[in-house]
Amino acid sequence: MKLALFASAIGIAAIGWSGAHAAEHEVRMLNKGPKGQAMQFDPAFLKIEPGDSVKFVATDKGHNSESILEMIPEGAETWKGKINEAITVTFDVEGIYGYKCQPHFPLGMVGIIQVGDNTDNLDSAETAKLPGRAKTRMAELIAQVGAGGAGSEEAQRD
Ligand SMILES: [Cu+2]
Repeated sequence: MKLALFASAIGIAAIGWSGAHAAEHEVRMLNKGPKGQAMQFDPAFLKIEPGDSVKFVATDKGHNSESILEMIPEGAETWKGKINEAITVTFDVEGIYGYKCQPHFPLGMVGIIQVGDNTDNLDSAETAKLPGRAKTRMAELIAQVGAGGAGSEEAQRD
């Protein structure tokens, strides 16, 4: 019995070491964020590794998640979730991904996913034209993007 437990622990560790096990992250779609902000993705900024996926969870009603065309890396696929429905997106191309909730875009319901350490498309993402409060919130999120050096990444890891 003891031996069996040991063996299964080794098995789990081996999956981790092989790197074959991509992580699935969760972003909740909320009417009110953890700090009381109206209409919020939580977490609104997320750093993941290439091959990881993100599940956008329809915790509250009336939201969706969709990529912002001007704010994804070259060669990356767009996505568009349906209102009230969860959507899982796998991110294979490194870079910065801006996304929005369509109905609450002008209210600032936006988010950023940083995949890996390639920030080549950050400049073009920064110049994207965004409506209303999305502009302010996106600027705050862009400020959290790590350049892949100078230890900027650690602060965003949980
Ligand atoms: Cu929304």
